[in-house]
Amino acid sequence: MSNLESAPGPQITVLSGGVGGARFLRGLREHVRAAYPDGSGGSTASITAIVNTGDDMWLTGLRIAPDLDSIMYTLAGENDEVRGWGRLGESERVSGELRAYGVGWDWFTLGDLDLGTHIARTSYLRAGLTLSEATARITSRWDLGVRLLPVTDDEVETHVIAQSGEDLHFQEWWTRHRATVPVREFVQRNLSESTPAPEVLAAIAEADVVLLAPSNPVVSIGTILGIPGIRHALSTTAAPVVGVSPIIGGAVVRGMADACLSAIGVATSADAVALHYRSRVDGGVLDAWLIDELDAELAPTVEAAGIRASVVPLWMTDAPRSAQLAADALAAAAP
Ligand code: FO1
Repeated sequence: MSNLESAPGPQITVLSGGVGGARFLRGLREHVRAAYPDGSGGSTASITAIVNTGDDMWLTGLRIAPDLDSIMYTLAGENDEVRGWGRLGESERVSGELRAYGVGWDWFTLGDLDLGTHIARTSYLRAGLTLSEATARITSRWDLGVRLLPVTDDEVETHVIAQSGEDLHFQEWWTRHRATVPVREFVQRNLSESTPAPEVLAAIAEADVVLLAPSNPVVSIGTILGIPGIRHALSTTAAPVVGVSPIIGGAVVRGMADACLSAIGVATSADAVALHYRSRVDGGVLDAWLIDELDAELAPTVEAAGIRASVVPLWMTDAPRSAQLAADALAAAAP
């Protein structure tokens, strides 16, 4: 067997939110390590995640970045797989003290290990580093096998304007009210003044394939697409753009994306989300869209919108299933 150098693997760029995106990225990393091995356990492919920062916030004087942290902890194997967010083996001694002092939100738990991340990030930011630079330093602690880029270094926090007119930070609406407060609109603060973080536009332009992870289409992928310059980069990149439906059988896989979708008048269905993203030939972002076998009858609607439909199992029930989903997404890129 000649030691033929395996052809260098593809440059893959993934637009991602938190929990669903983290699992997808873990599967993608496993797939490329198997499909494009570098001979020492890594891969000749490269994966760059462009991560939503709209969920981010200042709390107890610390900068919290939930989606960056969910992805980092998951790829590091340090995530609480059951709760879906935060650290494995977490404790809450400090948050008990914060509560006693009336500091922070008593409905938003900052675990002791998690606080280590927020303190590290905040200390880098206070030293004058950008969020991208702070993220590079924090993630270098682990060999994640994926480069994490915040979509922007500007603060673009998602707020929920309730039907009542009340203005809530997304995290309060999501964790305190469990998305039950009726929404008039979602607003990302400073969105129109924000710019993509360094390397983000290049990661889209130079990719061999761009993937949209099965993340919340409104507050995660939607926020990323709302950063000025991102949509243009997606419409002009030579890379095919393939999305994975976060909806299976008319229901969200996890989280409360259905509450977000209904707030913007989009049905909670695999085809409605694809049509919401629109085809690239139609000024949107998608070339292809993965839907579950449960939704196979929706494929013609997706195809009629100029988006190639790929019907594959979408449930990421375990690591092999997640790796297979990633393989299916890459396969859908090739027309
Ligand atoms: N989600 C909850 O439902 N309750 C919490 O107390 C909570 C705390 C928390 C702390 C740090 C962090 O990074 C995430 C946290 N989350 C919590 C999850 C968070 O709301 C989600 O990860 C996303 O922001 C929602 O997309």
